[in-house]
Amino acid sequence: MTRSLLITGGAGFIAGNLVHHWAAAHPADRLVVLDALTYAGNRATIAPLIDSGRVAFVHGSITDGPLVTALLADHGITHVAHLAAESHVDRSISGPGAFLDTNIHGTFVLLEAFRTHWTAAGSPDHWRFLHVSTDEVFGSLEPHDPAFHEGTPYAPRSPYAASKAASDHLARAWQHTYGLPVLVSNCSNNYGPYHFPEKLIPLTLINILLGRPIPVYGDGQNVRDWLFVEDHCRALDRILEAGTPGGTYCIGGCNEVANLDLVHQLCDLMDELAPELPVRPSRGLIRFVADRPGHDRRYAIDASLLQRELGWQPQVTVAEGLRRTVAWYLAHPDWWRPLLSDTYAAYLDSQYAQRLNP
Ligand code: NAD
Ligand code: TDX
Repeated sequence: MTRSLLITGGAGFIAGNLVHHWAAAHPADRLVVLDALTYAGNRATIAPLIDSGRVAFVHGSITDGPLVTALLADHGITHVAHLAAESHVDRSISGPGAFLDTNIHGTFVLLEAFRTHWTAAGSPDHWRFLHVSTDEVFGSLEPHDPAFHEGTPYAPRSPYAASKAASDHLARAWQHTYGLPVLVSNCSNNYGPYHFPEKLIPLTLINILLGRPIPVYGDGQNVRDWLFVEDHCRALDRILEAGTPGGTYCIGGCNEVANLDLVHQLCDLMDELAPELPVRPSRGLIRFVADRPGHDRRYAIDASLLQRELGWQPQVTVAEGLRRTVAWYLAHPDWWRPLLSDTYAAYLDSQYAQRLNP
């Protein structure tokens, strides 16, 4: 059956990769992207697909009820992959308002509009709404704690995590109360192409290319479970195709790495693969800076349910994924250079200055 899939936030990192994945994997499906093009949205990420007519692009906010309602009807949407969000933890600490607005209110607007649209169509069984969320809703793990799983109680600790937790609860409530065919996924840290250079991996790579300091928060021993973004996209595809409505799926890479080890790996890869660097060896750029307030110590995901029920497992090891990511940033300065505006440079400088002189 042909789907008409709306991907929210499709000019962002993960959803942009999902748009590319879906266009290649499901050529018969209609694809529509709704994106507000905030600082984190970049039309260039999916421009070839928009310009060729493969993707219909709507510029607007998920908080705009009339716009969302009209879009669902005009494009005959049957499936939604909801990824639009404010996504950066540091920004949620300095300015939480936008996180509550987009992540909580925006998700509510989208759920309500989709419910009305689905009801008007006679509540078809095969329609789906996939709400994409994060492992940060579960809080922080101690070194020997077992990994997060679908039954782990929620304990969000940053404004970002709290806003995502609230949106997860809304999504599940709309399924439970109205029978809307909603699925929720909670994923660990992603990395790969088209990642906005405020997040640790692309920030490190670009700072190395520019000869700028690499800020490592605290003691650098915080642990994240890294997943190559294409593996995440394959998981979202399986969940939309074969997941049980009302179900929750944890997605993770089984790749726990401490931040300092990760930065060392990135430095070494850049030393090996970049033809010219302002500072070599790159490890010389590492600076320990003040910690993130409330910094979660460790995340790890047990993705065995997804493996058992839907046959998904990650295909890309962290060694291979990091090498591919470094190669991608080296080959695509046309994508990341335009992002280094004065405003962005000022933001990075202020973050760095605050942390050096807290
Ligand atoms: P991102 O910041 O790279 O992209 C977010 C996109 O959403 C941007 O294109 C932005 O323009 C758009 N957007 C923001 N506010 C909007 C609004 N009001 N209306 C419409 N569009 C809006 O984010 P990302 O890192 O790709 O994350 C995507 C989703 O996946 C988020 O829901 C995030 O919580 C979740 N997630 C991310 C990770 C990760 O490691 N990055 C891990 C797990 C889950
Ligand atoms: O300059 C930095 N130095 C540093 O040490 C930055 C930006 C980060 N860090 C640390 C903080 C974290 O322990 O690196 C780790 C990764 O930081 P981020 O890239 O900001 O990611 P994180 O806070 O873990 O959140 C990410 O993964 C889960 C995404 O941004 C979220 O959207 C997702 O839900």
